[in-house]
Amino acid sequence: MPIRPLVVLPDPRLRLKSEPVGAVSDDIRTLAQDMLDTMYDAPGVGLAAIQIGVPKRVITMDVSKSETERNPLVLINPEVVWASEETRVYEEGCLSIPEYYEEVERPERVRFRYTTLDGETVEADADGLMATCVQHEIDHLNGVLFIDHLSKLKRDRVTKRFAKAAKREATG
Ligand code: K1U
Ligand code: ZN
Repeated sequence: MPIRPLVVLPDPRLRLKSEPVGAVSDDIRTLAQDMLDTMYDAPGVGLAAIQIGVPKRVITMDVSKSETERNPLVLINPEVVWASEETRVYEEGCLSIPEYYEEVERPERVRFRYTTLDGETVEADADGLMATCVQHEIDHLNGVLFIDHLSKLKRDRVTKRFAKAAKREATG
């Protein structure tokens, strides 16, 4: 299955609100497989479809610690239905903002609802890295990046750095 190129800051597609998926079709199954392959290749623990340029509400995740035992998850039309008041701080990264890591505070536990590749709607609870990751990926579906949770100073600094790098690349 093809590894798809990653969309990187400051690409404006990262700010799009992705469209809900209707019926789970073969196209969606192919998209999900390409996303898993791209995520494992990166490597990453999550990926939203817009990060490979597809504005659909699909995310993939695998937060298992072992590289030999994979636990791939595909979430279609995911939404957080409950979030704890308690928060936790975790140092996040983003495949669309390479080599930049910062601490982000988010709800510690969440319950989320999603459709599976079999077309079933299910709910699940998450804590730890899984809770952080599902919130990070759902943010992507709404055009929100983890740098939006940082101070304006930090956000502006990293945005400028990536804009400069893109300009250098375009002009040679
Ligand atoms: O959505 C993305 O950009 C993927 C991102 C997800 C994420 C990471 C950390 C906290 C919340 C969400 C990544 O996977 S960045 C890479 C990464 O964290 C990682 C890569 C290899 C092994 C372990 C972690
Ligand atoms: Zn990300």
